[in-house]
Amino acid sequence: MVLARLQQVAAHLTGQLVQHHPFDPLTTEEIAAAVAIVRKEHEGLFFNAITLWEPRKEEMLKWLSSPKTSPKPRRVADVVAIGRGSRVYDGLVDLDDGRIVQWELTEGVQPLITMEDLQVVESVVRKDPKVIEQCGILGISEQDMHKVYCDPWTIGYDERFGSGVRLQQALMYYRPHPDDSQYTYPLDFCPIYNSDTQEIVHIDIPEVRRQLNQAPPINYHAAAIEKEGGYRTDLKPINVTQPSGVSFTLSNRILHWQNWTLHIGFNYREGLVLSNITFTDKETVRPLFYRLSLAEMVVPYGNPTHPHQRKHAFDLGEYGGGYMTNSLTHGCDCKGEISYLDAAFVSRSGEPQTIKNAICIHEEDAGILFKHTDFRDNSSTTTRARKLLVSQIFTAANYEYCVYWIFHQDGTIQLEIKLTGILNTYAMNPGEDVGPWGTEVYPGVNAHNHQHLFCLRLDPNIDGQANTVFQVDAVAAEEEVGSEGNKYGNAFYAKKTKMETMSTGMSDYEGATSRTWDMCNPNKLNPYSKKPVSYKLVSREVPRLLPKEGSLVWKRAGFARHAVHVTRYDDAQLHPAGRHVPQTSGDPSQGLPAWIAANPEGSLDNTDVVLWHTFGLTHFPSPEDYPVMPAEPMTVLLRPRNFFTQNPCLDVPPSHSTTPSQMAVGRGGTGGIVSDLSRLAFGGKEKGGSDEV
Ligand SMILES: *[C@@H]1O[C@H](CO)[C@@H](O)[C@H](O)[C@H]1NC(C)=O
Ligand SMILES: *[C@@H]1O[C@H](CO)[C@@H](O)[C@H](O)[C@H]1NC(C)=O
Ligand SMILES: *[C@@H]1O[C@H](CO)[C@@H](O)[C@H](O)[C@H]1NC(C)=O
Ligand SMILES: *[C@@H]1O[C@H](CO)[C@@H](O)[C@H](O)[C@H]1NC(C)=O
Ligand SMILES: [Cu+2]
Repeated sequence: MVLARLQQVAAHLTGQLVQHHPFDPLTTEEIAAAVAIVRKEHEGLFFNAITLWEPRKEEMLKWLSSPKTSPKPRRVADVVAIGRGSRVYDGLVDLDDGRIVQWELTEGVQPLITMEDLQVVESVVRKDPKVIEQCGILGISEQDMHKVYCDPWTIGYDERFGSGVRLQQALMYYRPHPDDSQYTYPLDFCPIYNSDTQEIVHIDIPEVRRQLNQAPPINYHAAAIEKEGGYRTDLKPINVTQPSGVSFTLSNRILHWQNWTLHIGFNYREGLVLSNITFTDKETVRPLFYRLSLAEMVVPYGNPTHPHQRKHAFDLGEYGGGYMTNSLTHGCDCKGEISYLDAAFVSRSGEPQTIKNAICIHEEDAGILFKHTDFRDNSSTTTRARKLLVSQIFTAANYEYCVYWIFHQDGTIQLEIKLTGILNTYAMNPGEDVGPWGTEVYPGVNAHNHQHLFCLRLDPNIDGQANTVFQVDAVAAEEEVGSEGNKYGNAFYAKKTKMETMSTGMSDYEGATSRTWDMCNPNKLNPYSKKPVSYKLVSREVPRLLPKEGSLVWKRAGFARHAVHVTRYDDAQLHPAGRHVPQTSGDPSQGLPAWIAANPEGSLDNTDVVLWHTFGLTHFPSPEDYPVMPAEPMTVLLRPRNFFTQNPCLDVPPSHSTTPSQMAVGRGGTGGIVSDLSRLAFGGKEKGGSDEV
């Protein structure tokens, strides 16, 4: 009894001692508290989002530099709620004081569509008499309406309906059998759904009708593969073992691995948010990035026929990369020892909800870190690399986006995104010419051309807040061949163009000049190169936004007009297509274009700046993408340049290392270093290693 009582007291005390890092996402308790505080003053609301209102940077930096004398940033919840008649409220709730500090009715906007909003549509569609009538025209009887499915999308923007009413468009499909992929059986009409009244308000019916596909199903589940002859049998297992555990530590949400330290956040919108990324260089903790996140994306489709222009999903701003994230409980395709973190959100009715194992953290072998063989005597050093991955996977209706933030021992940060899942498809008649706008990927299945454009928000903190961004191009010397300065015509150099002001601080990609962008601290030079310490943005998959200047997508997705935009830091500027994205007309453009227009002369020189990078790929579908796409990877690198005084990972134990003098005394076979780590890497079969030097 006494013991139990003591345990209770202890639990109570630790409960009180839980100290949130100011960057930690809101907990389920904090979400519940925010709901209760709002409910005390406002009735009849549904919740769209409750998330951490991140500490203002100035206040945060003050507290960090002197935690004893500066106040700790308060815990504040950023609330979006919807009242009757699609009325949208934006509010801030101070959780430390338990009170609402800001509450506004925001007119003419629609907050994002949640999973709950999406899931209602299918049942409404199946019961709607006009939809049933359309299905009848395509030969689907009323008894078969349970075989009709829809992927509800935000409507994008449709000038006939504007922004006042909360709408979705239902992309229609049919499943002959519950296990068949509906993307093989698209229906040619598109109902429009009013979220407020929960009814179908209009149906877009094409002039040329397309019949229901008659092709046999094509699927990728086990039963389907069995039918086609079964799985291949020639694969032997590859096991990953980490017999002594992992090399990272996670204390609450602060991750330490090798020389890296960072805070792992998460929100409904951007998904993963990495903050305060530092690299410990010898004894010095050097700041690199204040905050990194994928901030927005747009997927414009290229078929000009109405209503396909409406297909240009902003997956983060319109649905939320956090809300759509997978629970990785049942495997995230990561092998080895995995750590997970959960994610907490609010439901429509105000209940806190948790997605278990939303974030996966693990290490992987990464091949060669560096290697060299002396051709004279074959003495050599080979060092294996490993990497640390912080990842999440989200499902946006038909597509999956696998997001991997990868940390390397050489100081590189890599963002890898893999695209997989299923193509968005449209109906076609047998023998129909789909024109240049799509591909028949399977009989009767037309997959339209589209782009996947991601906007990365980089808040650099390269040895301090005062940074400058340069565009760097590899160019030939200006002097003519035969001139004094370039007699042989072979000269070339890295041409640097400073991003000077908000209105000029943007640039496009140029593969022919190997264009990159340097985020520099101009106040600190590398002692050897005498160049400013910097991190270089290296990104080579940077297509141009294909919707034309002045088009709907161009207006709504202002961030995608250029590969790089640089802005002055502003706490309020997190969402490059605006805070509330659904049903924005782009007149005027929200987000980046508006911020730039508001401060065109704002200097970007040697100050706190943010770099917005839009990259991605243009997808011309093909039969290999069907019925499910093999993952296509894309990579962005942030590389230290003139940041260290030498290769920063020379002290990583090598797999093998011999010197010429060891070779000379005939000890090449058994001499040198072979690390224990590498014996493991080689499955314990590496021969001849002794630890003599
Ligand atoms: C490798 O992994 C498989 C599947 O997890 C397991 O059944 C097997 O025992 C493992 N083999 C070794 C050698 O650890
Ligand atoms: C950033 O990380 C360093 C250690 O790497 C720590 O000393 C500092 O307090 C952290 N700052 C923030 C903003 O969390
Ligand atoms: C990285 O951290 C290790 C300790 O894990 C330290 O020995 C090494 O000096 C650090 N590297 C650099 C470049 O500072
Ligand atoms: C180096 O290796 C090559 C290829 O194995 C071999 O032909 C050569 O004789 C070696 N040289 C020396 C000096 O051991
Ligand atoms: Cu695609």
